[in-house]
Amino acid sequence: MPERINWYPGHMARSRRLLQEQLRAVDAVVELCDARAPLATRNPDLNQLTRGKARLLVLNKADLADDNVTAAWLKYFRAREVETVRFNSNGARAREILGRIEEAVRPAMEKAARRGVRKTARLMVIGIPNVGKSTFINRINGSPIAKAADRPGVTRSNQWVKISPYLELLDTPGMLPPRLDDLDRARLLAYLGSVRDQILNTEELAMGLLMHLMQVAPQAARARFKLTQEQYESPEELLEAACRGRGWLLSGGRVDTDRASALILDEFRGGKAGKISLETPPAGRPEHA
Ligand SMILES: Nc1nc2c(ncn2[C@@H]2O[C@H](COP(=O)(O)OP(=O)(O)O)[C@@H](O)[C@H]2O)c(=O)[nH]1
Ligand SMILES: [Mg+2]
Repeated sequence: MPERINWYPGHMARSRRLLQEQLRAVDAVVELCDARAPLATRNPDLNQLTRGKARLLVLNKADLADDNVTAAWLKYFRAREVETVRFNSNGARAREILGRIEEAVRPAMEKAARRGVRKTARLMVIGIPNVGKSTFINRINGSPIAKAADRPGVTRSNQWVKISPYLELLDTPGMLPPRLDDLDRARLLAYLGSVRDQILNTEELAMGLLMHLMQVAPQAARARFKLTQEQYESPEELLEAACRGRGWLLSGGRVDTDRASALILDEFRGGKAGKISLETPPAGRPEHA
């Protein structure tokens, strides 16, 4: 798998410049990551790019993550003085998060107010692809606005949407490509579907995911993929067991690993295997982060 991952520093530099320009227009940023793998789905460059701006980190897709692990992540980020909140952009109500956004921007707004400037905070939603930015923007706006901006080739001037008396939203999400320089990180992103499948071998990916699930959520993995053995010697054996367990077989009883691999990835990504987190917070005290 390592040699198959494409890594384009040039692409990253262009995205950075674009994002830098967009950021100039806003006072605050809402950064989205995937609650199932918050570190892998954050671009570390964002920290530096958003320095000095009011910020809220949203652990999005929390409906797909293990609630206990998400609670541990909230603690982890809050211990590092990052305002953090969990959210489900597909299901939760906007007002569950609007209050948190207003709280996060208030200190910056008050500071500005003391200088006699600007009473409305302008914010932008940022994050790597697929963490749910468009869904989030539409959710907090209450009606679809972000879709048009997603259409390739459509250039739009900055559009501001008033979402509360003190808050305006730039309806174009800011995007940085995910960092794929670290293989473990790249793998997690691939399991989540955040990088295109074509650059990775589906079967290897499914085997890797099964191995990973046996580490982080063995009960759920066993139940979903009908795995009965206590242990499996190899990724191949694990995939084969899932094929037999789920009846993914070809004529003559041969295992259909192609079909199995696609389905295993689909089912995990769709949350069918349960609420599973792929990353847990690293141990250690905040000052050693
Ligand atoms: N279950 C769940 N799915 C979500 C959530 N937010 C977004 N999605 C789904 O994730 C996929 C990517 O969302 P999208 O908004 O296009 O991501 P973007 O690339 O960051 O703009 C879509 O299929 C959404 O329906 C969430 O909070 N929970
Ligand atoms: Mg989008």
